[in-house]
Formats: sequence, structure tokens, C-alpha cells
Amino acid sequence: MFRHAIVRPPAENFADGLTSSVLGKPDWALALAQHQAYCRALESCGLALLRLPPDAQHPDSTFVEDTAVLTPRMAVLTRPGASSRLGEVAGIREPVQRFYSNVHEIQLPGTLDGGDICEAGSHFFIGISHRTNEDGARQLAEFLAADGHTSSTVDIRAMDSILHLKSGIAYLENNDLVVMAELAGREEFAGYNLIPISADESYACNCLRVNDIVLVPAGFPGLTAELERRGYPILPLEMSEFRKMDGGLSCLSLRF
Ligand code: CIR
Repeated sequence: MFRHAIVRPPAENFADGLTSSVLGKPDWALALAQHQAYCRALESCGLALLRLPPDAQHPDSTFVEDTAVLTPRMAVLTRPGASSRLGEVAGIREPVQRFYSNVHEIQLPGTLDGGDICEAGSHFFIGISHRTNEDGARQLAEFLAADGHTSSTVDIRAMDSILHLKSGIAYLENNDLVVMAELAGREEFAGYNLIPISADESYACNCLRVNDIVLVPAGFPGLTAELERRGYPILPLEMSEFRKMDGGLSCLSLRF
């Protein structure tokens, strides 16, 4: 069970962040409203929120997930793979230290974005991407092993369609793994109950289980039907403005 989440609303220059999307410039006021709805959804799932102030020095800082990896007993501060995001870690250190005494940090030459880390029970998938390199993955794997977890890597560097591993997969529970069509055949996921999502709904693969509820991006009927058929209670959230900046539901919070 998660009890807490750390969130940070988008700053007014949110549109200056990194993106590969061709969906247009995000509307800040609408992004703020969507962020507020997201926060209310986390609260309705039973989480107490630590709300950090907006950080205009780092336009991508609303995507707090990329700055840390949290397990029940351990925190790892990351070293984001995009240079414009490196400074975000300083702003998450103190909030994380409020809750954790066992705090590690990814060091050079490692890079690692939290969006590449998918917790699946006691196992962690670590995406090797254009943000997370092999050294960062190795460092995290060692921290996780010392904390009693197994891990394995999934190389997504050849894929243009996703930024982070969790742009394409989400672990729910009971061995159920939501997976985008392009990743469904990967041997790394053999042994899981795959919930394959069609290519036109790939964005919805970044859904988020929070205690008893699965948060899903609004507007993806295929994913919604698959989850409802399996008995998952879902809560749809509008994500249009974050999608324009390559962000999904998981990116907007650190849950623990
Ligand atoms: C970036 O390119 O870093 C941001 N615009 C989006 C980060 C999304 N984060 C995530 O998937 N965990």
C-alpha cells in the first residue's frame, strides 16, 4: 500500500521543457487544472501529498518521478539523462530525506531517469534508454539487490516510439502487466499475464495502480475495457497537456 506521494505542479514555463511530441504547445492553465485533478485522485486513493512549489528553473520539474526511485525501505536519487534536468535532483533530496534515512544516489558516469524503472512486485525492470545508461542501471541494480529486490534490464534504445520504459509498460498486480504492442513479444516479459494495448492506444500504457484503483488517461476505450474486464476499478484523468510534453500519469508523482 502507498501512503504518500510527492508532487510538484507545472511552472508557468512548463512549455519550455523537453518534448518530441507534435501535439502542440501545452496550455499552462489547463495543465494546472489537470494537475489539481491528478492530486485529488491520489488523495482519493488514500495518499497524503507532499506538494512541492513550482520550479521555473526546471520546466520539466513537474515530472518528479524521474528524480528518484523509492522502495519501502530505500530511496535512490537519480541522475537524469537530460542535462537540463540534472538540477531537479537537488530539489527532491530534502523532501525524500524527510521520509527516508537510507538514501543512495546514482553517480557519474551513470545516468538514470525514474521513468525507466518499473516495479513489478519484488522485481524491478530497468529500462536502458536514451536517458538511462548501462552504468546507471548497474548502480541501481546493486542498490536494489542490497535492499532485497531482483532486477533485470530492458533495452529500449532502438525504439523511437517511447521515451522511457514506463511509457510502454505498467505493472498492476497479480502478475498482470500492461504492455504496448511493440513490446508484447519481448522475452523479458515472459511469465507475466500480458495485457496488450493496441498501437493507437500506446499512450495509455502509462497507467498507474495506486492502492485499489488504476488511474488511466482519459480517452482510451480499449485499455479501459481490458482493465474493466479484468475487474480493476479505474479512474480516468485528462492528461492532454502533459502528453504534449511526453509525460504520462506515473511521471507526475513519487509514490511510497
Ligand atoms: C522529458 O522529456 O524529460 C519530459 N518532458 C517528460 C518526462 C516524462 N517522465 C516520465 O515519463 N517519467
